Amino acid sequence: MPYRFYAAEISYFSGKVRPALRRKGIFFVEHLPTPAAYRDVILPRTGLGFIPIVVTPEDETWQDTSEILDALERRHPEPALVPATPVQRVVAYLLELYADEFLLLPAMHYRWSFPESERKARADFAAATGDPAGAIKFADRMSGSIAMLGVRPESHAAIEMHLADLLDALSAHFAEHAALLGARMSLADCALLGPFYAHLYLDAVPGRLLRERAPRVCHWIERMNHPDPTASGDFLPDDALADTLRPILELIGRDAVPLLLDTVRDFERWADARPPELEEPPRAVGFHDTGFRGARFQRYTSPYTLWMLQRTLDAYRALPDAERARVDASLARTGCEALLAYRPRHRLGKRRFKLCFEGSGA
Ligand SMILES: N[C@@H](CCC(=O)N[C@@H](CS)C(=O)NCC(=O)O)C(=O)O
Repeated sequence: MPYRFYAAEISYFSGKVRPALRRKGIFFVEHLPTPAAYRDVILPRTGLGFIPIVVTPEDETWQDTSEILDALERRHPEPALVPATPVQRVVAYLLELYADEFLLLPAMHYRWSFPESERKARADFAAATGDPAGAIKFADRMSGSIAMLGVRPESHAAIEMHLADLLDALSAHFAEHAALLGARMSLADCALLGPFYAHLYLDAVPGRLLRERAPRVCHWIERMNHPDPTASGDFLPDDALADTLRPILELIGRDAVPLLLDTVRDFERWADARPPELEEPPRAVGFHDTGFRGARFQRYTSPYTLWMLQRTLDAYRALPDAERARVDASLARTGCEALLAYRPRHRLGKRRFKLCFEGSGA
């Protein structure tokens, strides 16, 4: 029996899981997110309207790409996507956090702020669901949500500068390495492929930008999305990070880390004062001020950012002191060390696919 993967080509988070399924050589069938799929499978199984989901051959349901990738890694350990060594492992989770939580800004900006991109995305939604009326509603909701995410006229220039710098840094990296952590696909490549494949490569306006400014990034997208099943490359030896990865980590440290910490701090302030009987935080708990590259703007405060940060912190804190010191040395002065130094006061878990409080973070 195959795994069933409910997903869409132009869906950010579907783009994160598909390369892992392919790289691991897993027998799966992809199902489109039609109204019937939502009604009969996705909603009854998860209580949520999110894709992707995975239904296993044993009829289990997996939702949330981070948990899906963890589960795939446990069941199909080879080839491993999460490095076993401390520096590469923590960096893989850090890049996942950045891809899932920060790259949403350029991905949503380039899809919804440009009429040409928006027209194509709307047509793509209708084609992927077979439901033109539902696609219009979904597209209206997505395009209407970008301001909450922080994609506003005040932030457009900063977002575009960030993506241009990222494309240049990735181009330099992929001139020397096939993947982010060496010659082998990792969790980090999968996570970046969400925004890079499903949005920036497939959407009209950023697709042109990528092909003109960053052809090597396009080649990496193709390589990761259609992995060579006989590929034998490995992560860099001795738990090393490529010299060309450092400018990427510095870019993350400079722009993304302060924004993500602003979100988490605001959520923790809200959580400090929440009613004690409240077990599940809502999807958003108000707005906070943040910014980067001189832009200041408001964004909604998503509890989910803390849950994602916990993944990186858990990987980091599980290390023995000597290995943690090696991570510290590798990330020193990138700006990313501020993230690793953060100590949450609250801890979130999952219950029936929903976030819930799990006590203190310490
Ligand atoms: N954290 C979730 C996010 C999933 C997600 O946001 N999926 C999008 C499509 S890429 C979706 O279904 N959105 C529907 C909505 O926001 O209502 C994951 O990693 O799976």
